[in-house]
Amino acid sequence: MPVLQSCSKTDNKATGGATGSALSSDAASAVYVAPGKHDEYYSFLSGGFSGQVAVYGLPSGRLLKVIPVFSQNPENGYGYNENTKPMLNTSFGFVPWDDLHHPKLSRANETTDGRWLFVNGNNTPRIARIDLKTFETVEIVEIPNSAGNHCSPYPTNNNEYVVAGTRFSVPVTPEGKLQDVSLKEYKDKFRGTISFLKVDKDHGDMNLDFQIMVPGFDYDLANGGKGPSSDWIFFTSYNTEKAGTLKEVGASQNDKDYLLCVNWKLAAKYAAEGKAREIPANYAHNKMNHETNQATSTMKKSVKILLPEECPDMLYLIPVPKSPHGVDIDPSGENIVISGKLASVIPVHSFSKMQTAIKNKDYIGDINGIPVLKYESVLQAEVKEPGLGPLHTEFDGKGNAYSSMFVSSEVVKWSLKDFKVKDRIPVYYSIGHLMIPGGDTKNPSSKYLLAMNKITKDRYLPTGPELAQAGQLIDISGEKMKMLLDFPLIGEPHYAQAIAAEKIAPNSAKMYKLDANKHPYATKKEADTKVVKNGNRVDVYMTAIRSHLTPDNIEGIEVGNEVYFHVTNLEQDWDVPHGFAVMGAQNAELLIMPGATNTFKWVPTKTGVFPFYCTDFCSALHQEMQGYARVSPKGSNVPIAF
Ligand code: K7E
Repeated sequence: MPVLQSCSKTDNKATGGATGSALSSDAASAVYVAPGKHDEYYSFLSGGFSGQVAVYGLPSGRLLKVIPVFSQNPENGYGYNENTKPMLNTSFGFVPWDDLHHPKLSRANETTDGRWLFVNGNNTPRIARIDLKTFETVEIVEIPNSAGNHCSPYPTNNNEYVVAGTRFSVPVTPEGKLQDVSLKEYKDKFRGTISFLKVDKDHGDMNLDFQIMVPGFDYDLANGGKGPSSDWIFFTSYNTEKAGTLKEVGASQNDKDYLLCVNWKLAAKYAAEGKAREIPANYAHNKMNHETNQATSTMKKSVKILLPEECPDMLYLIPVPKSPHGVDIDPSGENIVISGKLASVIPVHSFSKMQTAIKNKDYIGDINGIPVLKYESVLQAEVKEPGLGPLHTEFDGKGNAYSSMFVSSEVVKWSLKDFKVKDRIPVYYSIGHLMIPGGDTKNPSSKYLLAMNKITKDRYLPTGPELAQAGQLIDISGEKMKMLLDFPLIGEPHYAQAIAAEKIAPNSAKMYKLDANKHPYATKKEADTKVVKNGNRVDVYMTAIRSHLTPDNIEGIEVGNEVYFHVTNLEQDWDVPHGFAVMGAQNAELLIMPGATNTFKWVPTKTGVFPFYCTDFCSALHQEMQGYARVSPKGSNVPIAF
């Protein structure tokens, strides 16, 4: 690999001045994917406050797709059309926005398998699953007894569970959630929860199996163990003093917060043995059915919850420097890395020392009956002078860790052998998460690292007060990191995942089979198209094929009717969707995949003749794919004609 020059140390400041790595043309060739060629990796970037997931090819940084999850998407009608609206249903009603932070790929044998992508909605607590055959959101489960679903979602190593933790503690008691509670009662009544969604091995369907009630801290981030620590998942927490001080240690611990260590295997065993109590809880479980292309939303009424005092050995606390952020476990499963935003060192805890401390009951006290281990007795090492503001850490397959430094705007490489810093590279600017393909698994790649930066400033042509956030691809294959590429991102990416293209590409769906289309209003041939009026409701059974919509002239609709256009795309060819839109309709368009049926609801508010047309340029006669709907006054009884 040719040597690149990295930028000088003096550039290592988030000043907004014109800076940059000095790059040779080697960087260009390292990321160049020739026309017609494919990228080596799929990467899935969280969209943050856009509520979406963006799919980029790496190393090129080419945007391949935007997948709407928690947001309505005018581009394909997700959340606007009748098929997908139920996906955004919650116990609060229809909530078509969220703050999506963390994508995690499904796993098999401690490695990503490319089947599904799990993501969290922070604001109205939800976990979603994207099917990587179709790149569509197929399931959303609301998380009850939660608020600010930030430390989520974490699939266990063989996809047994997807685990979600609450950021804000909530007033939940062993009897259920309280509604109207004085905030003065925080200490007594507020608790955190950790939720375990069981994942169906074959189909990926998630079911909220049980929750664990945990002390009323604020839980920030988590990650699961690997190898020897596979049965465990670790959560960072802050504001821990709100929940009460340590019984025996008291105020001396106030410079520390806690890492909550959860033995999820044991918790699952307790739950299976019936130790969990069932409490009332209201939450939505929404699923997309691929055969009918229709989502359904079911409201659930209760959840099972485990109380720590009834479940010994399930939870332990480890003190960590105040206000920790990320917790990341190295590929060996032994080193637990805590990134404390304000800490001057990066503490690394040892899983084996933790096991010894538990065996020897080497505790310094307890919180709500949960034993607190001694910081020193579980500490493996402290990484000294890592930089300022460590947030997150990922790993390569060669014994190195890479930490993002928000304040000093750099990626710092350090060794898991001697815990010493080996290299650092400035990033532009204020990095949040970083990601190495497989960097959170047992088998990381050691080629690329993606930095996701919060502030862009002078890196791109100015676009007013707001600039797209900046992704930077870094070559980590050699001893020294090398900057390769800047590219703009969507929304505010927090975390990302990436996987070798061959784990996904061969399984990607090319169309829906028209034969298998079980949509109740599917029209499989043009001869079957019709318009049916029943009271105030009009159902239009429409087909779309290059280059016409059938029927294309419709009469008999009246102002205030509920008109449903069920449009079936008769094409059986890859990448030939058709679109559908009506003048003045309150929705976005439909974008109908080959072989599928989508439904568009229109309630005309005035009389007139309303054109409709296909919105997705599909053939030389695309402009001819159009028609008219006549809307007559209410009660005029113009007969249905088409
Ligand atoms: Cu650090 Cu939400 Cu993962 Cu943002 S969190 S950076």
